Order: sequence, then structure tokens, then C-alpha cells
Amino acid sequence: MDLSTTIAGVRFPTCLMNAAGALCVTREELEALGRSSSGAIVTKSMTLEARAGNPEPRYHGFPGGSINSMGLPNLGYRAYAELIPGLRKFGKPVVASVAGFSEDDFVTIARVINQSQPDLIEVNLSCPNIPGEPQIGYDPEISERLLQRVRKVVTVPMGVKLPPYLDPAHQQTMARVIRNSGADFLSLINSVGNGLVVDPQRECTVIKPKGGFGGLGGALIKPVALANVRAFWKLFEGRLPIIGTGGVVTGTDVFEHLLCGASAVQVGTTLVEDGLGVFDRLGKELADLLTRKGHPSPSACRGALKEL
Ligand code: RRO
Repeated sequence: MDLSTTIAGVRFPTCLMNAAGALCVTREELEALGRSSSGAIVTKSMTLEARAGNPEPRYHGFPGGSINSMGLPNLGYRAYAELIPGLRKFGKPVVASVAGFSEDDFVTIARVINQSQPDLIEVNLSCPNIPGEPQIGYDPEISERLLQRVRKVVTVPMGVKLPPYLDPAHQQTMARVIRNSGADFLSLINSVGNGLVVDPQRECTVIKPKGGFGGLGGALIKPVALANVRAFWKLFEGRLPIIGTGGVVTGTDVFEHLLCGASAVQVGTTLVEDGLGVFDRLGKELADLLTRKGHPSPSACRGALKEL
């Protein structure tokens, strides 16, 4: 079955891809994504300068999901600007994830990265793991100003990676921000920030930074991810493409994201846990499920969730 999808006019050979942060920091990792069955190469969120990230242990997987406080380890935007043209040979979209510590950082990075011609830019407003730095996406005013500035320097499609919102009022406010910023797509959701996982045996935290607090991912966040995909799908009446992220472990999870309104799906925790073979498995599971249910393509069931 053809699992391809189109987002903001860009064709993806399959609707499954890595989430920013998962196996996508180094040239080797990005090229391995290029050779894999991922439908895109999404980079690690990049900052002005290269960063080693937070002290280890900073990622912990467990049966229900994962907790991380990576702290934005990345090569710095200049390195990615040099790498991106060479990644295009893999024949799939390259998505540059842009972060920063100030509004000016985002604008500087976006301007230069845009010139290296990724197929899309994803603006990360939702890193939960920098000590003392609140998640930008929880401040609508700063988010709007920042996005409007970035929009002015970006000519490729611009998307926004948002944190999870747990109240419809917050989703409505952010939908207004997104509308006013001219974003071309949304990626929903980043990890559920500042969770805490405890090891009762050792009576301690499982990651070191920030006293053990970190972003939650994997199966346990699926309902929050689906709720945000669905809420924004409705707020934009299906007219703004959404990449669903959160809790994708099986082809059925992908299907649920599609039903809620996603045009494509990113895989984070399960990619880190299972490796690059996950895209073949998920693709097969999704194709089998769609065939069994009589849906001709992923887009045929997009947003088609029935309400009781
Ligand atoms: O690097 C991280 O700690 C990180 C980032 Br930038 C992000 O956006 N989401 C996340 O869970 N971890």
C-alpha cells in the first residue's frame, strides 16, 4: 500500500518518520535515517553553539515509555547548515528542527538554515529540559512574537512543535498564535515536560539532571498526544497539516493518530528503544491494518474519528 503523504506541499514517501531528538544528532545518525525506511530525516533541535547536553544518565526507558533530560545536545546550527545539502541525496524530505535560548537565536538559526534548503523547518517551542528556561510554547505572547520574526526569514514551509496543552482554553489561545504567525504545519506533541520517574528499589531518580525531572514520552503519553492532535485538527477545521507525535508503538497507534487528524506520524521513544527497523515494522502493521479495515490510504482516514 502507498503510505505516502503530503505536508505543506512537500511529498513524504511514507507518513512515518523520526521525531526530532531520536537518533538524529550526528552526521552518521542522519545518514542512517536517510538509508532507513523513515519517510523523512528530521534533525535534532539545533542551537547557536554546539552543546554536549546535560549530565548522564539523561535518558531512561521503561515498560510504559521514557523520561529524558538530554539538554539539547547538538552540533550547532553551522554544522547542520553544512550537512543538510548532502542529506538531500536520500530522496526524502529533510526537516530542520530549530531551537534557541533567545528570540534572536531562533531568527539567526532559521535564516541560515533556510539558506541550506531543508524541505521544511520545524520550530521547537517546547524543550522542557533546560534548567531555568521555561517552555516558550506555554507563553503565547513570546511564541507569537518569535514565530512572526522567524516567519519573515524562512521561505520553506515552517512548522511549529508545541508542548502538550491540557486545557481547551490554552489550545484555543495557541491556535490564534499559530494563525497569526503564518505557520504551515504543526508537530504535536513534544514530550510531557517535567515528569518524575522513581526507582523504588534504589530509592532514587532514574535520570540525573534537574533532580530527576524530565520529559515523558512513549506509550504513556498517547492519550495526551491524540487529544492535542484532535483539538488542533478541529480548531483549524482540518486545514492545517498536523504531524502527530507521542505514544507510537504499533501500527494501530499510527492509525489512531491518523483518525484524530494527523497527516504523518513521528516516532521518538520506540525508535530509540527498537532502532531503525521500527519504520519497516510500523509501515507493515499500518498497511495491514488499513487493508483489513478497507481504507485505501492513510489520508483516506485522516480526521475521520467518529464521536459518540
Ligand atoms: O534535548 C532535550 O532535552 C529535549 C528537547 Br530539545 C525537546 O524538545 N524535547 C525533549 O523531550 N528533550
